[in-house]
Amino acid sequence: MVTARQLPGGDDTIVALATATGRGAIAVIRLSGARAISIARALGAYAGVSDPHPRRATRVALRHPNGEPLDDALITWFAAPRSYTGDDVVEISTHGGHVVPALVLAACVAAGARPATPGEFTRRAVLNGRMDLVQAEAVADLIDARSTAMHRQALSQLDGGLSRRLLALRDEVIQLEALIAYDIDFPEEDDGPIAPARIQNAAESLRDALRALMNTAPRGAVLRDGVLVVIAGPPNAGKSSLFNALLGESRALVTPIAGTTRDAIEAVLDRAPLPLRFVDTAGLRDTDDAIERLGIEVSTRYLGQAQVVLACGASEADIEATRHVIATRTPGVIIPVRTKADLDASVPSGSVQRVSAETGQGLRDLLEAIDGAAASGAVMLSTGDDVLVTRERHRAGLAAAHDELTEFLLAWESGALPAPVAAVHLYAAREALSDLIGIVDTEDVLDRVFRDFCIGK
Ligand SMILES: Nc1nc2c(ncn2[C@@H]2O[C@H](COP(=O)(O)OP(=O)(O)OP(=O)(O)O)[C@@H](O)[C@H]2O)c(=O)[nH]1
Ligand SMILES: [Mg+2]
Repeated sequence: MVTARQLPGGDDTIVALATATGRGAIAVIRLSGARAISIARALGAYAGVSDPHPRRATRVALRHPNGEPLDDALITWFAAPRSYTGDDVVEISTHGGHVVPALVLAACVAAGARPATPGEFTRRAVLNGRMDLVQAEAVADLIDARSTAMHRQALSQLDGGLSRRLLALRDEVIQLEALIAYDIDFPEEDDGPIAPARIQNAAESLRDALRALMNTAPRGAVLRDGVLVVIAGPPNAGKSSLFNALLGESRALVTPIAGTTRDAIEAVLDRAPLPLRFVDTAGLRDTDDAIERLGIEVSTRYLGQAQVVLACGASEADIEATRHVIATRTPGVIIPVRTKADLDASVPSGSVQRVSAETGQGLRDLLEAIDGAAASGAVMLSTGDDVLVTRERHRAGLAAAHDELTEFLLAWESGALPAPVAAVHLYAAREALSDLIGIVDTEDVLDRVFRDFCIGK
């Protein structure tokens, strides 16, 4: 296995600001590498202490190596290999803001550290075996999470939920390879070669398990991006006003002029059980205005992907017209919405949600109806399984492994290929899963053969 140190620049001690830039109480500057401690000392830390305690915050009067005072800070050393990256890590908590962190960062560089490239700390963690690739992605997902649902998913992935599942699947491939290796090497054994049906059954159930995990991708995508809720209706229906009211902030432009919204505007609302991704669209109508026409084409494209559509109108006739227009353009659940309800004195009719962006009337009920529609759609996506894949990389890796298993089964069932040739597909399936998890190891099959088959006995 390649270690961090064998890569170009892998010996460097890297430094970066770990917290967001700008005004804030505290900033954390992180150093990682063999020289982390000596750089910390060059900045005034651990003066007169020959043997600093790891994992203990120590107060330090930070100064530049040239002697210039920088800050009154806290410093903590995480000794290798028990650190985030697996190398020596030093974290310096300074006062926040624009100047102090920049000066401390510059001082670290002056003392011999190199500015880290994006993701380099986590990359080192992967190369040093502190986490696998899937967990590294979970770190990014946790930081980027825009909803509590995605946050929960990222935490579980960071905890190794998906990694364990992928490792178990990879183990099953190895088990199959071992069965075939045994079959090839010992066809004349007393108890005979492995029954072909046993191998076929195992391969089929493995292929099905790969497919099941692969099929969690649509649900993963919904967790990541939110349920797509498109607000559709004629110009001036109050769609942008509704969009703003649902989000509780003024995101979209609102004017009394029909045709105000030209481009789709998106925003995510963190709701349970699923985040909602609202899209405000251009009003649906025939128009000669080229730009507005483009906007309407965008609306149509969104409608084609929508999971929920709010069919808006300021009158029953408008709502009906909207429903009529979108019915053939969307696979989503359609919720009829009567906008500007504050202006309407007529008796409410059955299933139509009546809302007013002006007074806030009906907004809560509408949100609950959307949650319900989103969940009913999501139930169809649900697998009753907590572990799911959220990235195209995961889906593609599983698809590759799945296709290799299919190829293997074809060859195995027909008996057209000799076993060692058919087994090449298993090898490829294992590689696809290894790439997914980020492991490179060739000893696994041999280990398994020896352990399960007691060949030396
Ligand atoms: N009284 C009242 N007026 C509203 C309400 N919602 C929107 N309006 C008014 O209706 C007009 C159009 O609102 P928009 O939200 O821009 O309508 P739109 O559907 O986005 O229009 P386009 O982008 O042109 O398609 C504006 O003058 C709003 O102030 C409401 O709930 N009550
Ligand atoms: Mg608008």
